[in-house]
Amino acid sequence: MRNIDEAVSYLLDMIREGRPILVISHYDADGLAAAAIMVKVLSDLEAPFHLKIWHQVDDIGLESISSLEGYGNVIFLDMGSGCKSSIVRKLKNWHILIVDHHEPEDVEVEGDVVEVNPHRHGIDGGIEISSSGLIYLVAKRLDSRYIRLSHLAIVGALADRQDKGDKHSLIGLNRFIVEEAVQSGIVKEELSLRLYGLRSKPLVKCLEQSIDPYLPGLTGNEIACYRFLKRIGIEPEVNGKLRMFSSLSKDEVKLLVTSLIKYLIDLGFPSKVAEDIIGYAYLINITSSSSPLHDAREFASLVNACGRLGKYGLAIALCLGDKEALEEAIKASNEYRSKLARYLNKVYRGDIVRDEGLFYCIEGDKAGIEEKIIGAIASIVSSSKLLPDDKPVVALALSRKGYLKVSARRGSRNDIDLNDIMKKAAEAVGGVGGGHQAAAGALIPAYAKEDFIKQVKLLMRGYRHG
Ligand SMILES: [Mn+2]
Repeated sequence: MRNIDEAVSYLLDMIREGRPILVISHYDADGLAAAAIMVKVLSDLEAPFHLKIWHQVDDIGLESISSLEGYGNVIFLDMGSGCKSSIVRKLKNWHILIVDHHEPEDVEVEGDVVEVNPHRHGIDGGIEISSSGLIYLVAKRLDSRYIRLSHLAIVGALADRQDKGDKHSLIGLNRFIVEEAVQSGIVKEELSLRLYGLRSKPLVKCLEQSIDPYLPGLTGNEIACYRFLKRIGIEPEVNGKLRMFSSLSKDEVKLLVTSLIKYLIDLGFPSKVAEDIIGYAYLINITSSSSPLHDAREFASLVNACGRLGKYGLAIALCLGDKEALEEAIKASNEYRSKLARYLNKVYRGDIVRDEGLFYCIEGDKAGIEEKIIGAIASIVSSSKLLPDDKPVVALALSRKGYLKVSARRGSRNDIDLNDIMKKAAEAVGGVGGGHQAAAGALIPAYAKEDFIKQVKLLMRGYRHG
């Protein structure tokens, strides 16, 4: 909290100083939700600002802003902690605020900089708090009325898959934010079926668009979903209109839940995985109960789709409640989800999967999977047990000409450090790599693909033998 107070007074100093503030945030949904909170606060305070959305902080970007005239205040959101020293070095004479939940650089940095980072206080930024959550705490400290933005903190946490508590609940500092939001009536926490769009779309569509959990044979196949409902004795439509989940009777809901669990168990999923279709939903009371923005996970998914498609302005507008943004965001999201479903079906059928013994290699490059989507594929494959056995997943995608993008997730193999493996394997073949222990990536020359896979295998073997 002292760290938050420090950020608040630093921010107020920036505003008082008068020069416009440059806000730089990450293009993923947490970064965009964080940016929306910041934009709201700065507009309310009538502080001049300019927002930029970046993929990463690098020297080229830093140089481009250091040469800007008239600026001198910068706020980094959802990035910056990992390269604080180069930020301070490149932006001499700037006032710098960093609000980030990624692993910070392990060095002491002197300069005109304030950093809010949970890792520096023994809080795990990976699962306990998002950047949206951090900037929300700053905003609320500034003015307690910003509790009305608490849903955006929850959207950011869910977007970053921080729902790692029992039955997909939020934990740590996120829990604290949820409890306050619930108390003030902004959010409701409810155990329910974890299907996408449960309250906003016809039931058939919810099954068809379910990506996490992945429902083999149903995901991405509308006709199969329709038949599934008929078969278990639930009428998918009435008077030519597809039914919503909310129209089901209590008995029908029970029937749907048990049938889905049985369906997954019959396909060979362990019962624990099958029961995973039940989990906590975070419902936002300030939106209508049939709006796609009512369920915070669906909200997060819409913001994510906008970000993946480069529609940053749309994402911010959506977060700030712009009605017109919603329709366009839904279109973007549908496009994104059907693409994901198509690729996941290829993985499930084994079309593009190579069992390398110690890990699965997903050859997305063979199916033309683009680099922007490969991280999501790797995450879903590893979290939804789409492949048998729980092995790390190393997924490949096409990148710019002559290069492959690699996205790796370790699943439940807690003993493996993927940051280390991706870094070493990529460097061995003339590429670059790194990230977190549990999730990392690389960029390698396409011709070195087989060599890279061999390097990863060697390095993983090292872990197996201690
Ligand atoms: Mn984040």
